[in-house]
Amino acid sequence: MSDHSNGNGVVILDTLSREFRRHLLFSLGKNEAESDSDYCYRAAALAARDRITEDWISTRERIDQSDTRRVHYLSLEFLLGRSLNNALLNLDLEEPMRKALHRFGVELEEVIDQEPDAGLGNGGLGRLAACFLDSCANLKLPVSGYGIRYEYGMFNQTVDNGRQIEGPDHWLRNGNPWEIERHEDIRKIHLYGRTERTSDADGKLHHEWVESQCVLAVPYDMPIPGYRNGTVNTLRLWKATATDEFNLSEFNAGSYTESVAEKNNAEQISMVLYPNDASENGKELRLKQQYFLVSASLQDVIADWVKRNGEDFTDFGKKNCFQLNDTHPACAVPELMRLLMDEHGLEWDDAWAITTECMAYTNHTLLPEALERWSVGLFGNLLPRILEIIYEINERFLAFVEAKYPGDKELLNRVSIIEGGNNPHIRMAYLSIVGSFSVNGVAQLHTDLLKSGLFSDFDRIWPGKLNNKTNGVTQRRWLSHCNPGLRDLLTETIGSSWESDLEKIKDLAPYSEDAAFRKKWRAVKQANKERLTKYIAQNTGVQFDASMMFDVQVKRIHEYKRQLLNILHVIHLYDRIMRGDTEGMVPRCVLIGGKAAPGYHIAKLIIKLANNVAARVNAEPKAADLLRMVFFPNYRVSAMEVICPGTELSEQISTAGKEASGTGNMKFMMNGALTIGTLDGANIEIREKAGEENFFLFGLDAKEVAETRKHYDPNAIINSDDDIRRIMELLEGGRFNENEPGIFGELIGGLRNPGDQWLSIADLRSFIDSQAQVAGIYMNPEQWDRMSILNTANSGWFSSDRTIQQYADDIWNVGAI
Ligand code: HBZ
Repeated sequence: MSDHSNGNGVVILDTLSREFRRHLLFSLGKNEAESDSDYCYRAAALAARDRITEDWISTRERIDQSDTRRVHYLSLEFLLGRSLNNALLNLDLEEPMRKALHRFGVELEEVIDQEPDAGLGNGGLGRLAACFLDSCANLKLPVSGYGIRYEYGMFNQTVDNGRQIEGPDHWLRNGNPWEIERHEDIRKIHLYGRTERTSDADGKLHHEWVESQCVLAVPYDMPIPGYRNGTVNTLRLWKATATDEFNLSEFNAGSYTESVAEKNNAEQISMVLYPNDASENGKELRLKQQYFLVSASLQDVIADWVKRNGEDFTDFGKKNCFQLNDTHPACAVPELMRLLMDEHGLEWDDAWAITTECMAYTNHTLLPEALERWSVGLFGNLLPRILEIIYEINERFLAFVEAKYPGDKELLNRVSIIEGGNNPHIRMAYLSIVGSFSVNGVAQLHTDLLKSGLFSDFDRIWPGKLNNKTNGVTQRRWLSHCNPGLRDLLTETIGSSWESDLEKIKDLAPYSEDAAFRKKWRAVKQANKERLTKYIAQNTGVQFDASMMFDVQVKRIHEYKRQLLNILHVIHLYDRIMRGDTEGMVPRCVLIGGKAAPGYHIAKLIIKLANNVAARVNAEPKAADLLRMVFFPNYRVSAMEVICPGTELSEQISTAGKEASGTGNMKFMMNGALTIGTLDGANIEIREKAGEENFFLFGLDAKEVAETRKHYDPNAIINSDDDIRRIMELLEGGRFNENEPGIFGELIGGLRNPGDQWLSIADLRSFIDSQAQVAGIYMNPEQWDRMSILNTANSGWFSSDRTIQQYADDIWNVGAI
């Protein structure tokens, strides 16, 4: 029983009320009458933060006093979303805070809604980092996160005439009550300049990075509270500022103002998150961000090491582990070498043994165009010493491969970290593999494909280094917090242990056969659909109908994720309605949401098509009772918290072999949605766990995709299938762009192109048929609810607690402290 449901509750309530008022007055300088919801939010956040602080300090002390290995999760992205809701849940303070605020005539929900999302990430990779931090704290593991404190997070998306418009996301404008600046831990970062070699009296060679420009990295710490367990871990985010030398030394007294203005230059580094989630753009500022994060974080860990151990680095590799979230922090490999050799006097072999004992790398993509490569010219200009070290790592690695497989020149070319030619590039994935003791994929299929494809040479060179860690999501945010109705029903039915051990949710399975329970289950889903309906109306003006099926696809917009396939299916339903062929059709509301990278023309065109089809469908009186559609703008963490509880059908329809894992698929499953999906990423494991009969499978598998590409003839399919032919006729006839002729030409051309990578037409028939099965089952609510309950009951595997326990056991070798 929680504290505040007994006598203690009054004490907590009184304390919270007092602290809330005190923060309004003394931290924020406002009395109750003057305070708007934003002030109330900030006072509530400070009051909640106070309740975390002692555990935060004691967690730090526990780690300091123990001899445990420490894990540092390095990531350019942490997509945290909101913190107040999460803190209240984890501290078990939701109800007391609600009551405390009531005393001031304020609603908790309104206050929570004031908090801007911390949108410091693009999508799955960034949100995974946030779920991982939550699970590490839940499992009491000695893990801290290191990232960048972007002044501007992921852009705000609005829609104008159906097109995406990007706006700035100045999430820090009103301050951030969750962070604490730690100026005592400021680090200095070198950029540009050149290397100077000197040898000392013993003939030992020294390398010095000279004539560099320096910036300062200022750390801001955010608390990561565990779930009611006294643990509070730390996420340290770095902000870039100018050094005084940087401002003034190179300028004479006469250009004082210009020198101060130079400060801007340094601060650019942490100014904005790059909004590209798949293709690399090769911009120098992005490389600066990567190196800035890596150098500041490694210096931080080393400074702390030296404080405790002096200059003895013998055990550094045993006692530290750096988990690289994709290749974005891959410079950690050569930077650790540099710090150990140039700053701490170690020899190459010792430094290399340490580095490869503590680096581990996670890969998140199979798309060749998403693999990071840096031009040697650009890289060497910005990071001259780091480039030298990379060259030496490569030389030694190639010598090792040559010794192991003598004479295989092809192999040497294939695995070289430097891709030769007249514009040589550094392959960051290969650098990461060579420098790490562990390389993991994020779902079983993904790892299998890495082993047999992209990384097959490395799997042969180092058998066992490649391993799988299927992704997961935290059930605290993605069930307890976002779906209180379901949380209460679960807890009333099977107890609350699932909140910290999701495998326990299995106990729900037998209730799928209990008609009375199914009724309650349905009522919860219905309430969530109504909440979502309101949210959609507020944000778009489109009215959904909560008696219809809610069919949802939310994720970044990308051709491989095939939002276009989903839209083609909507066009098919529209066509049936217009022809009066509505037998067996289930009334449905289709929601699509997601952001397109600002430079990704085709993705932006897909958004425009989604909006235009939605406008056409919603304006058609004949369709009113059968079909509605909306493009939901500015999809983000806090939007998903309303969307996923109200979803009934989860669209996971990527071209097989392209989606590394997916994590939205897991959130929907936990919340009782049924999935329609391809055999891609973690969908395969979702289907295995849910049971084949509780998953709507369609489309080609990864092997068939590869086979089909060899002789793909979309036009033949279009000509031979009446439904598909009519869909194309509507599109090509301009039904969805009557006032803007020709605008969808590229999308249409892509669908008809035999070279189309994404094979939408190849999978369309199978998708339409599978959607018809969905409709058939939806018409039998008892059956649907049975399947829905079994999805939730079998979602235990997809808790990030499970994922993190595997990282801890198999890679990090750490336990609870
Ligand atoms: O990582 C995603 C994968 O597409 C998805 O399948 C997987 O579930 C998820 C977590 O493992 N990848 C990304 O989200 N990638 C990015 O956001 C990204 C960001 C910056 C880049 C490249 C990719 O430069």
